[in-house]
Amino acid sequence: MESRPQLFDFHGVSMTHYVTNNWENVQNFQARPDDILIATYPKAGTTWVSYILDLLYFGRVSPERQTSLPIYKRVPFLEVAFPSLVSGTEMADKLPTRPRLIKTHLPVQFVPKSFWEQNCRIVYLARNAKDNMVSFYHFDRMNVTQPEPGDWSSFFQRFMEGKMLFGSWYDHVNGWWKKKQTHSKLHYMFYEDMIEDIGQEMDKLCSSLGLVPSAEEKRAIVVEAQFDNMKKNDMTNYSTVPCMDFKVSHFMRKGKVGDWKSHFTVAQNEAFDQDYQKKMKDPTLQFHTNI
Ligand code: PPS
Repeated sequence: MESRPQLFDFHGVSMTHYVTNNWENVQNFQARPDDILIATYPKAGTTWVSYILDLLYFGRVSPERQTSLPIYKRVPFLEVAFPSLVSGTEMADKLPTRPRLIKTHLPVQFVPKSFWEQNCRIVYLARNAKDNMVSFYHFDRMNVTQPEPGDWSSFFQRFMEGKMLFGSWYDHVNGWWKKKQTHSKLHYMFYEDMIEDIGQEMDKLCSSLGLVPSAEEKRAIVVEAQFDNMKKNDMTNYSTVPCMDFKVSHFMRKGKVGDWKSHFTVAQNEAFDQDYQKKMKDPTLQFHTNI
């Protein structure tokens, strides 16, 4: 069992050794032109979009994957390296699928250069800061490979200061948003849009990837990827991971927009909104905190 790591400054971004241990191999990772990189700030809905992509690409051709391989083995987490386990880069190197679906939480400036050189497709999923923060808090409470969360009010402060694993939410979503202007194969999605109209978001995703699933296939994927179904499914709910204590909180916890309202005090919400306005200056990047 791994133990709680400390955060430290790594080229200007807060990181833990579990994601910097294997840095050279991460930076030298050899992407292939048909790889698909799934990039997110932690807790933005990575598993949801990963599962949808896995079903779109492989749901029909290899249905046995669905019952035998947990999602974190189908979609390796590139930068992670726990001392006792196979590293993310090794898992990705060994993936037999075409395309390879690869997960990262890296801020855009840390993405291995081969993904840009190979002009890979990238799916970025962003989630509004308030719900993202709440989800992150509960994740840090239940996962011993994450830094100690502290109490809610100190976590809240740290989030605004960007002292979270993988750094500032504000920098992450903005950095990737800017990258969209120069990397045309970057599809930027929002968690809230998926909650509001999953069919429409899947259509946009498929059209950006050049996929043409049948209406029946799409309907089946929408059902399989519903929160309640993913929560029940041991291949998607992370129940097979020993570092997570489901007695503290579930990985598939609430799956909602607006849960922040049951965590933020009125004063916290005011302070957050003021600070948010100062940090989020780009009028083209807008999030919904209610739907
Ligand atoms: S991780 O650890 O960074 O990979 O976590 P990630 O998968 O990005 O985020 C987990 C949150 O996504 C929610 N989730 C979903 N919401 C709605 N529908 C579906 N199908 C779904 N699947 C995962 C999950 O519940 C976590 O959010 P919270 O708010 O904690 O419930």
